[in-house]
Amino acid sequence: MLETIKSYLPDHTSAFFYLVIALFVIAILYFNDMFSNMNTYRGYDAKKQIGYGYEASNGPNMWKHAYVDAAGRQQSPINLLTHCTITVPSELQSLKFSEEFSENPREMLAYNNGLNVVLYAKWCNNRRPNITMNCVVYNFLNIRFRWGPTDNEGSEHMVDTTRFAIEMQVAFIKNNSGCDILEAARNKDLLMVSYFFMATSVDNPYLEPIVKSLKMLKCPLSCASICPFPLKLLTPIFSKNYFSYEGSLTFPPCTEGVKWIVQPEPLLISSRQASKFRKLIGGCNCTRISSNSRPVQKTNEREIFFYD
Ligand SMILES: *[C@@H]1O[C@H](CO)[C@@H](O)[C@H](O)[C@H]1NC(C)=O
Ligand SMILES: *[C@@H]1O[C@H](CO)[C@@H](O)[C@H](O)[C@H]1NC(C)=O
Ligand SMILES: CC(=O)N[C@H]1CO[C@H](CO)[C@@H](O)[C@@H]1O
Repeated sequence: MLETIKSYLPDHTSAFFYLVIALFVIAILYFNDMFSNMNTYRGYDAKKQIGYGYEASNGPNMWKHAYVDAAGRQQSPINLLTHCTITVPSELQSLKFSEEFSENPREMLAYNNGLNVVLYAKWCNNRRPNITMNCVVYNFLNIRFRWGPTDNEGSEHMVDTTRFAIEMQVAFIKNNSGCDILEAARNKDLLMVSYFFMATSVDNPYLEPIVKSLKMLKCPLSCASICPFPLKLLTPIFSKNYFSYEGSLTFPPCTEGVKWIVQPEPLLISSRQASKFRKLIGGCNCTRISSNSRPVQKTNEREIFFYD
């Protein structure tokens, strides 16, 4: 066979042969490099994901050195100052929570990702709660809890310079955006709906299933199933009296283009319940997660709306 081919080739066959081999090797090296670049890109992201934290050495003040977006002009969270907002009649932005908010999920799962607690849920027949905002549908993704060292410094957003014990951030993504919050943020398909919990002396019974599960979530990367309950018990449904603005992820890579809706009317949590969140262990040194909230960022030239 080879002989037959050779017979068709001119005299400098072997040179030609080596040239083909060389091109082949170059091509392999080139594509290999391209793939490994892609992997490094992913790995880089993933490593940074694990690499950031809330300590002095890897905390919010350091993020801008590793993530360009963190130095942007449309960052979250912000201090929502009532006297600086544009008040708009709520009819001008339709906000509709779907009926799945009232339905019991099939399963609910809480996860300690080493930095905060994330709550996941699954409904029957692949149904998911959704929010329709001005005819755009956003599907429920997950819920993150943010807290701080004391009951007065947990929330990321502030309302008129007040911080609350805990901020609960519910992530919604446009249907076509998969189920990755970073990807959704990159595609500008992410809607975050935030609720505050103000510390009191009385337990909030709706939070109890989550607070109970925290005992099993002490160690980083542990998860616990939660007895399912309708989401609206945790995330009350509303269509007016809320802030709305354009911001970013509040954690690296701090991607901008995230729509934020912040419900300023705080829900209640007891100090006892709030303290259980601070007992969780995480971070790269396996210490207590005493804070996982980013300080407020400059509002800059952004317009903050209040839908009345
Ligand atoms: C949103 O929820 C409504 C009501 O449950 C449902 O009819 C609709 O199909 C959902 N939309 C999407 C895009 O999932
Ligand atoms: C983890 O511990 C090491 C050694 O004590 C320290 O140098 C490092 O800064 C700590 N990292 C964080 C994020 O606190
Ligand atoms: C309205 C719409 O596009 N719904 C789709 C959302 O995504 C799920 C899963 O990918 C599809 O099954 C729905 O048809």
